[in-house]
Amino acid sequence: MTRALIVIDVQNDFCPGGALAVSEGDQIVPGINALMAEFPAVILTQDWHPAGHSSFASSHDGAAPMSMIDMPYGPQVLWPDHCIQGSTGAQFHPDLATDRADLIIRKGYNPAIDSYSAFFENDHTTPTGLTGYLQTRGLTDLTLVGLATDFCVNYSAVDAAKLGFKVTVREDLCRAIDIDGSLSAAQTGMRDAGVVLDG
Ligand code: VGL
Ligand code: ZN
Repeated sequence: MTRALIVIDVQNDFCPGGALAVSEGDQIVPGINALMAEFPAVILTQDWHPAGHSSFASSHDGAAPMSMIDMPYGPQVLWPDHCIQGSTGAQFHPDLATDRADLIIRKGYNPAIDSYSAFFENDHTTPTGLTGYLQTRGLTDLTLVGLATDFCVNYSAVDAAKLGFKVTVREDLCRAIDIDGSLSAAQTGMRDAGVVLDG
């Protein structure tokens, strides 16, 4: 009972019609629901930003969505407003089988720091608490699916591998944003970190 499925950010804003829509983001939902049956533990992550979050282009005068900015913790993409706490866009896709989840971990709630990874905020230092949860439950083999391949799935997978977890990403159950080669860079980074890319 050491295997866990971690479902990253399958939320309305990352699906077609959402504020930061990932192409075909909704198409992975049936496959993720089916995969849950094969895992003794299922964990969901939920991108969960306060209004006016520092990762939003709208919080920076004159900044265009998808442009880059230097934050105290490093370079940061400026996103359209998305996954605002309590909004419909922040809710899980209505067809996602959320009842199967043992844990829902929220991230991105710190107004000053974005959090792509399920393990650490983008300063790579501030923990979300997920490491301790997994370790205390003895969950050592992680399979990641969800949105988006090149951002939150990528950062979560690389952090998990660095922390010593055995990590597989089911690419067929992920979809990417893919700006400026971010998908191929993410695939290289994940492989280099020891993540198995499957599907
Ligand atoms: C994500 C950009 C901003 C993701 C979250 O879930 O990949 N991407 N916030
Ligand atoms: Zn976000």
